[in-house]
Amino acid sequence: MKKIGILGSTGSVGSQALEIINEYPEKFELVFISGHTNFQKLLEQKEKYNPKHICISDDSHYNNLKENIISDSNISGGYNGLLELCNMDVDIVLNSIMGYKGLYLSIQLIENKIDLALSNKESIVQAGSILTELAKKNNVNIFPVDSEHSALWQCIIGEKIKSIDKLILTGSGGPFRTYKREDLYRIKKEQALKHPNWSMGNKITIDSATMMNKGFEVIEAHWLFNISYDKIDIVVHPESIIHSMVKFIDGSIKAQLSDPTMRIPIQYALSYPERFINNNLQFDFTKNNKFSFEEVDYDKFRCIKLAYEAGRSGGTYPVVLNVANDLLVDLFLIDKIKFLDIEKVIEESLNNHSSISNPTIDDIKETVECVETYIKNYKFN
Ligand code: MN3
Repeated sequence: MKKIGILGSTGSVGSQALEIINEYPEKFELVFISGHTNFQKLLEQKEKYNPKHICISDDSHYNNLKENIISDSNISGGYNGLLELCNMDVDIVLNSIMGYKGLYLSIQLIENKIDLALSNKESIVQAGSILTELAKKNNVNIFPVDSEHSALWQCIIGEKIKSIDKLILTGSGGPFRTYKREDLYRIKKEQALKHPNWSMGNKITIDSATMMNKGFEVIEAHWLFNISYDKIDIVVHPESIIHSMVKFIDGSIKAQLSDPTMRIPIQYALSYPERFINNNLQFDFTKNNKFSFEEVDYDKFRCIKLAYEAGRSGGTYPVVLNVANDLLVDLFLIDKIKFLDIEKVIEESLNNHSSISNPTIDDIKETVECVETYIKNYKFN
């Protein structure tokens, strides 16, 4: 029996994780869940899944939650409530809390020697060296929940790191795969929000349209698998059936396939080293009988280039990449800037930055504030 906690249970990954945990009552024990503002959904989850503890991290909803709970669950609120959860007796925590708080909680969990299923790629992009070094020191595992990294992980198991020639991340190419560069100047928000294969939140859908998401995933793969950037490639695979591949030094290539669903990566991160039976996902080769591949157009999707550069340069450059992207995507979503302003201003933010090598958490925090100021004062035309 694995004791599990979920930070950010009201989001898409957290909700799916709860369904999985519920399907295998003999394998999992749900210790805690947390949500930020959506107390209604948290209440529903509490009724349905019966965790021992629940936490609403936005303090202002604490009373709303408390009034509605009749049974004997323990309720806590605020960031301190989240920290309490991190001190509980659990085997693994799925952390899908975004931003700083998510990062601090990951650090807390690792220090408490609790394995981490990480679905917050931004934290590993920003603080990859800190998280991976701390995990190594504490003998803690960081299991990927991102579908590409789950695929790479599944291909690598049983192999030696020195046998790896390339990690090959696949990407659908997003909604603008067939567009010309000059067409990207006129992209509207509504077009960018239509992803061909995956239905996800707005932020990550825009990241898929600019392909920055793939750039982040390159940095994520670098840290999770301790592989140099020269050995990480991207190939466009519009069908999103192969979730990524590993090429070995003898020329052999392993791939992991399934219908595009987050079910498998979430479940595997929780069930590892076991696999649990799931009869609902029967892959049909007769319906999926065409796999195609294309090269990435780095001149069209310049965000990928910027991500490789920021990753290779290291230090606090990836922090700038992530924070600038975050803020610019927000501005794009409220129609304040154009689609290509995203990559343009990220590039300028990177050029404007003096990086700190081997950053501490405080260095990262300071960098975040610098980028926030830079974007806030930026004159968009
Ligand atoms: Mn992904």
